[in-house]
Amino acid sequence: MRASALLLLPLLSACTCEPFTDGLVFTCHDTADCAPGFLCQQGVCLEATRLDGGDDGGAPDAGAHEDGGEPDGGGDAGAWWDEAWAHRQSVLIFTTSAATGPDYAVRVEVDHAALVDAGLARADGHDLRVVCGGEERDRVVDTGHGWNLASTRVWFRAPRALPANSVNRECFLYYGASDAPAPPATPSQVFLLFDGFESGDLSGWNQEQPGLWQLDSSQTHGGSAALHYPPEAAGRRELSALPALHVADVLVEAWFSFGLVSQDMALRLRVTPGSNSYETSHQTTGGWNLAKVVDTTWQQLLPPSGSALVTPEWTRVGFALHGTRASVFIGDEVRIPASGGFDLGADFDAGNVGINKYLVRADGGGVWIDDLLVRPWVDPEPTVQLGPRE
Ligand SMILES: [Ca+2]
Repeated sequence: MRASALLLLPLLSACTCEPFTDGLVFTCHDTADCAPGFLCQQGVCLEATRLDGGDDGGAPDAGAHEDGGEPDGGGDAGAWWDEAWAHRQSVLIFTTSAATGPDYAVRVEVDHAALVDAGLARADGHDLRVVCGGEERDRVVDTGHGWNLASTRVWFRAPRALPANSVNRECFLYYGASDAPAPPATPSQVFLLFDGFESGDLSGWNQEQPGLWQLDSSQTHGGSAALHYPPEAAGRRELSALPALHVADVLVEAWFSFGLVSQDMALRLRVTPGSNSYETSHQTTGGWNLAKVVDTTWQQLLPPSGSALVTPEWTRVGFALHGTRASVFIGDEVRIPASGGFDLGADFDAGNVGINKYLVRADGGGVWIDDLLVRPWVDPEPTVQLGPRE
């Protein structure tokens, strides 16, 4: 039986037919294939009330719903972008919370290994491109998920602000061009800030309190250098981005390698002069906490949880704020608090992004930090689904 077409898992119970699923996507030929309230758009059934945010790709959409979205910037997004590319899939971006601003970094996950195995895409990812509204966008592979994996994660900047409870249909993932030249892949064109600490100096950072911050090649997560802090007794040693960001709802993440489990380091958000910030600190062996610093007075708001970093493995840690609510992410699995955001209060509504060293114990050689990035963040984050391959 052809797909009854529902898209999101919570709605599966409403499906009366055997659905054809590709991940969570229900494919269709026309709207007659879709459940009531859903329209066939770009080969996928989409909930009519969510359709917003631009061009529908020019694909057939029987019973079309006028999406009423903003102008799409011209051009027919559904036209094939470049004949040298053999395949494409639509990239559907679903929101719950609004992702305002034109710079939201969107993550699409693709079984790149399967495409490579089938001879449909290059193993090095050179031919994998993101095109929105007919224009190619910079895309970068996730710092923890490389090419040719079953879960290759690719980031790109959304083509526009994403309204709440909407689905944006302007973007496509293209692949299948064996002679593809090097792609546009500048991290700063995707994220608000990215530093792999490969520049040879720390000119991108303001040392608010003199410290022992240095670049070092003895341990790296990516490239040939990382940020290093050698052993030093207790004392705040703050770095903040230079030029300063002034951002509110963002996530800062970095990869950490600790020579010892019991190091005390922090990621900081809404940093303002005078050592004011919210932060999450790795508290000796207890995991990561939530805290604030107001007029140099540090106050812990949520005790450390999760687990201490395993040494000397590289672990990604993220610190995110949306409104007053904060979350910490350890690796791909752990969120603190597990139930969702923790209310930090309204001391600071925006500010810069930074790092703090508090205590780096002797032995173990210190702490290494690499592949740091900052990106807009709302809770819950938009989700992304790929449409069927064309
Ligand atoms: Ca690096």
